[in-house]
Amino acid sequence: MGLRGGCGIGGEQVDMATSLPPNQQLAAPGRWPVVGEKGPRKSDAPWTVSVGGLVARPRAWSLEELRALPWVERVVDIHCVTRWSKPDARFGGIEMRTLLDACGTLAEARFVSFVARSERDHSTSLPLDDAFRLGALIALDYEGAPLEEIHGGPVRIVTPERYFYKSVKWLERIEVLADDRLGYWEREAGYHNVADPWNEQRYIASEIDRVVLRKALESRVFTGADFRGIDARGRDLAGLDARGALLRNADFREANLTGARFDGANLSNAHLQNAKLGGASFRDADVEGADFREADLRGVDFTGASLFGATFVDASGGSAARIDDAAQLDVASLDGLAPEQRQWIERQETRG
Ligand SMILES: Nc1nc2c(c(=O)[nH]1)N[C@H]1C(S)=C(S)[C@@H](COP(=O)(O)O)O[C@H]1N2
Ligand SMILES: [Mo]
Repeated sequence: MGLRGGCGIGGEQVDMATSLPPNQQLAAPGRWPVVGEKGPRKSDAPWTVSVGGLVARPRAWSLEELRALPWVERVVDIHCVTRWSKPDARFGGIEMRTLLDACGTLAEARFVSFVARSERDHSTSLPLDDAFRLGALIALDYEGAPLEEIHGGPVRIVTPERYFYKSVKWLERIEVLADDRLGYWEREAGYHNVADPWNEQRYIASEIDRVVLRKALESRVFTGADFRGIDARGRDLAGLDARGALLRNADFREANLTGARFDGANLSNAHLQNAKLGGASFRDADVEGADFREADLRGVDFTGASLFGATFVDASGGSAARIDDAAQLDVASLDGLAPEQRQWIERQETRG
């Protein structure tokens, strides 16, 4: 974990203030959530990692050949864009640089794209300079053992100091490019292409047609709309129908959302602090990383919702949401909460 602002003075042990990037929370100790695709594309072909594009000598390496290259171990803090962080993850593998040097990167090369052996040919990209400077790692091991398949085994990219979507699982191909090629999440979901967690580069704002938005706000019908990052702060949207809407990073602070329907909607990283959500329904919604501090959640329905990294209370216990017995929550979904969030929910449950 990046230790910032703590040091020993005069031989005394001073509490080392460990710090996280803005608006991140620690995942429960020992827990490593799975995000995105759950496995590689089925194939009988032996696994290889190839390097192509703007290189003098394209080639492929088998896993055995990779393991024979100069090995490095690196301790990395994982920061997921949905606000959980997992410090001190130890990965073992090969520097990306080792492969590129072996292939001879051409002078025009500026970007690198990592492509997965997965159903959607998932990919992500980095400026070549960043990939070198940050020490992008072709990881085969985690904590001294082969990386589990669900976390990208047999081989994934690990890019330190970037949100974890810059770390592609099931790496099959590295393409060296003159011009950038947006990755899957960057293209499909508006994830920020730089992804520096210390600068909170999570999303780029989507372009929303003003007329469409005004009509939607007046009629309180958002069904299926793409309103990522909208500013609905303080609005009266009681009874809103937002089923299936894309509302990542939307700002609903202080809004009246009494009885609103968000079933199947995507509200990851939405800001719902102080919102009135009494009787609102979030069935099967994605509320990963959403912030519900001081919100009124009485009678809310979170059945089937994904709650990874959601916030209900300050780490200090202040600014808590309001919840009651009528609220519906799957016990399994509590697994994705940071420990203090989970404890807070459990305390509310046992209270009455
Ligand atoms: N092939 C592939 N790689 C991927 C993804 C994916 O869906 N497919 N998701 C990305 C995202 S958004 C994250 S946060 C991390 C999650 O890695 P984990 O499941 O090991 O925690 O993988 C990244 N790499
Ligand atoms: Mo992610």
